[in-house]
Amino acid sequence: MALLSACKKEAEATKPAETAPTNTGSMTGMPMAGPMMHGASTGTVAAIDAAKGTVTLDHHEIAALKWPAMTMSFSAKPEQISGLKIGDKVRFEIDWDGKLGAITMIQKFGS
Ligand SMILES: [Cu+2]
Repeated sequence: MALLSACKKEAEATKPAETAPTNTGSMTGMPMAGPMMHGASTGTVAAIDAAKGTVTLDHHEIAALKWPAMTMSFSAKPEQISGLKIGDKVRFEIDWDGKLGAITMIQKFGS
């Protein structure tokens, strides 16, 4: 009687070398405060702080930013606020980065 010893040959599962792409794109690693938005509206000068370089505007709705009317301060350059006084009616444009609004244009209107 011959005993057959089964010779087990287990095929070793060969793992395919998975080379996952590590390059996830060129836009990563660039911290950004947020998309810069631009808005325009009209309002009334409520306060001016030349030392801090801010102007506070009681402004109307800013549709581009989905803002209701409110009173808030914006950063402004000296030459932008030098000709203003409290109570002036102004039209203005701002850049908004999500935290801070900066006046890019401001001018009195009416008279
Ligand atoms: Cu506002």
